[in-house]
Amino acid sequence: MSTQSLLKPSASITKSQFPKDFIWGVATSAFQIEGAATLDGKGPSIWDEFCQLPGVISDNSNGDIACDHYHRYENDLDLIQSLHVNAYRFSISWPRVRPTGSGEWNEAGLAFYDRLINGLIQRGIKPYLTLNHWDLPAALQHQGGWANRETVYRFVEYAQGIHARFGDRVASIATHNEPWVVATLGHEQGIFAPGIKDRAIAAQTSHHLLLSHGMALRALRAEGATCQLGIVLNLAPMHAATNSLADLAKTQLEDGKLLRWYMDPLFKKSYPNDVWADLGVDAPIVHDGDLDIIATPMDFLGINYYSRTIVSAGEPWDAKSNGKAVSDMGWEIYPEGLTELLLRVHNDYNVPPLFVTENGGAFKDQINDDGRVHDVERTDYIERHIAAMYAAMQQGVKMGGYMVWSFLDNFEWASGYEKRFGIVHVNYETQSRTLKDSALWYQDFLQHTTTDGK
Ligand code: GCO
Repeated sequence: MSTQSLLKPSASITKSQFPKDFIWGVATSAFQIEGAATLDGKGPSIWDEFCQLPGVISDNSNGDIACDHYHRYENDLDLIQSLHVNAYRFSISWPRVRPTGSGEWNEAGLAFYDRLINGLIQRGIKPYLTLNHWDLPAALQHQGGWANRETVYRFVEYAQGIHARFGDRVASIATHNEPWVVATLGHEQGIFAPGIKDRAIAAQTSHHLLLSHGMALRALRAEGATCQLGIVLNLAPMHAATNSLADLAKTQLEDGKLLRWYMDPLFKKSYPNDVWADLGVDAPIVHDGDLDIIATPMDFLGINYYSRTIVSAGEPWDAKSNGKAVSDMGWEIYPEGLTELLLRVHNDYNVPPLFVTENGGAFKDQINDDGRVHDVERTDYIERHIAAMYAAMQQGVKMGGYMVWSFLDNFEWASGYEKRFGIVHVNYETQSRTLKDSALWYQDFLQHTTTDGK
């Protein structure tokens, strides 16, 4: 079979349909790829500590080496450039640059990000920086972590330090990645670091994450920030499994917990009443003025989209056993949910330009005898989601860009290295990288704007 026929699911969407200045990127995060966990003065993060607990990571792995990106970044930057993207979304490891989260900064850690950012700029790729992709300095956790209001002030200092050093070289700074995940998976369900199972702590955590976002934005604006400032949320449409009153009521509440709990304070200066009431005594302590700070205007809103959620008041609804196409995470493949979600956010809130800051899928990849990875499902996933985003744009949604999750296979949190999200395959024994067919498709999509060569 020819390369083209393997790569091409269906000729539908082309880059030329998008605005000329549209941002096309790939995304990663520090803990998932860097490795060098104790090198050059880096302090431990909550994920370094969490990985040491028995049974929490399905393959008992950790981030000590990961993709060894800390040493291989030059080669990785060349690969990113070869994709013809114009942006790269990455995160800074807070404990690499300020090992205990307060006190001394670590010059060797900062110098790594100098090399990374300069390397991107030299290759004509815009740096999209995220401050907090979950790897809080462990020392701050030992003082109460995100549930302690003091951590908010440490985060603002961190944001200011990073902005002072890199602000004039990056295109964008996002404060947090997916505060819902930090609060709910990390502090209520306890399946992610720091492994706490306490709903009140989770609620307080979510409030402090939002507050630190708003305070950091105000501090950076006061310093004359010229890069685009915003936050990244994981959002999904919620659909009821049946029309029963119980399913419909639960769907409404789950939508509140995932979407409105974050979007309402960011854009409407309030927490949603139904979720607040559901929390009862577990509702967070909110000081006078906090909600004004949280609603500080942003330049962009990042949305990470993977799937919809189907909500049942009974047994959890399982996509696969209900006959739906799923990824290797068991998540339903549902591109139309992206159109629905973007329209909903656009219609319900007064939002700045939206970015899809993550979108992609884990699939069971194999290197074939021909040395390639024929990830037809991932290619199809990405193309259909780009088309779904385009459908929202045609209905009036202002989009600034799209980024594939992920550039590389990497440490997938509690799933360790068992789930592969990359469009570039990583052999963890040799650290060799192989562009999967999905990467070749993306490269082709970005390089050739139309099939007739225009
Ligand atoms: C996310 C994370 C990624 C995950 C991805 C797949 O923001 O959830 O940014 O770190 O790897 O979402 O689960």
